[in-house]
Amino acid sequence: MTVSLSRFLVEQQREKGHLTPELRLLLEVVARACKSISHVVNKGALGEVLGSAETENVQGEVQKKLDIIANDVLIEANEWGGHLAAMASEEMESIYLVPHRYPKGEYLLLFDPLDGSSNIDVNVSIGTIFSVLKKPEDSLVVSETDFLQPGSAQVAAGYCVYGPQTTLVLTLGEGVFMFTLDREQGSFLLTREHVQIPKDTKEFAINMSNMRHWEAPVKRYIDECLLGSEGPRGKDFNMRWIASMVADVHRILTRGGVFMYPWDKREPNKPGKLRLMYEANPMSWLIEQAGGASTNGRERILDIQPKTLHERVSVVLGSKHEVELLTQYHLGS
Ligand code: P6P
Repeated sequence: MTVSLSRFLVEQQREKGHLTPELRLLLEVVARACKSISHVVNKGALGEVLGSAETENVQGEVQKKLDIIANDVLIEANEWGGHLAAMASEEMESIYLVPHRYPKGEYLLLFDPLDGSSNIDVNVSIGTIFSVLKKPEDSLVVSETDFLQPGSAQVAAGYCVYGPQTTLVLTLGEGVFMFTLDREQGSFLLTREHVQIPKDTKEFAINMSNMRHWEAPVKRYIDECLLGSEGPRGKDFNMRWIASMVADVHRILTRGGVFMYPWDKREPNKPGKLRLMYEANPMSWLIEQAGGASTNGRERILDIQPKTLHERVSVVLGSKHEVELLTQYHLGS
């Protein structure tokens, strides 16, 4: 018999004890919001939801209509439940306080409502990434500072990938679980549990067009992969780059691999392209919970103390032995 997400969360709450009723409600609500987003995404051109919204987000990136729709779905789904104190999103410059008309809870929810926007109009997998923190005990009025906790403080994290299947991937700190959406029932059903990533791989993911901008350790690592069995690695490698972090990470959780979005000299003042709080931290926790590793090239991403809500970070994550090798190259240099 297949286990639904709801049953999984009830059993986690009953057996593990660390899942409070409020956190269980939060995760149920986020999953329901992801179902709604999946429904809208799947409409594509039929739903008149493709294309640009003619606005920019805090990152200065042009927003797609679906970016804003997904953001609104997550805000409206979560603001009334009494489980949250505030939310933060890639699509909103400042934090979103739960309106006074609703009860407040002890959790902070962060999300990238629709990651991979450049793929929306070309029908390539995209996804929602979310991270849950606890509001600091001594915080009376929630502020951005309350969100600035290292990734190791997360109490739940996950993503929902909208691809050939709609799959929710979740960790509560005791393994990684995958739930596939059964559209006939309208339920997420448990399809993989205690996911583990192979420690070695023959597959790397990086945007090769940026090669001339990389630091030497990254160039050395990729050059060695490209030399394959004739080079120091003694094996041939394959390459994938979907340009949708959710899809690339899902592939790595499913069959292994290493994903890199390193610092490069195109924008030397930025530590990387990806955002720490609602992309790198949730993905890094999932990867570590599945036996992989995740660094910024020099230190564990989950140990980084955030300074600002939308700060960026260089990311190297996936099969443990590959991440360790690339990190050694950085530290050696
Ligand atoms: P590039 C999507 O916009 C994103 O934030 C990640 O999902 C993805 O890995 C990366 O940017 C792709 O960046 O420079 O290859 O388009």
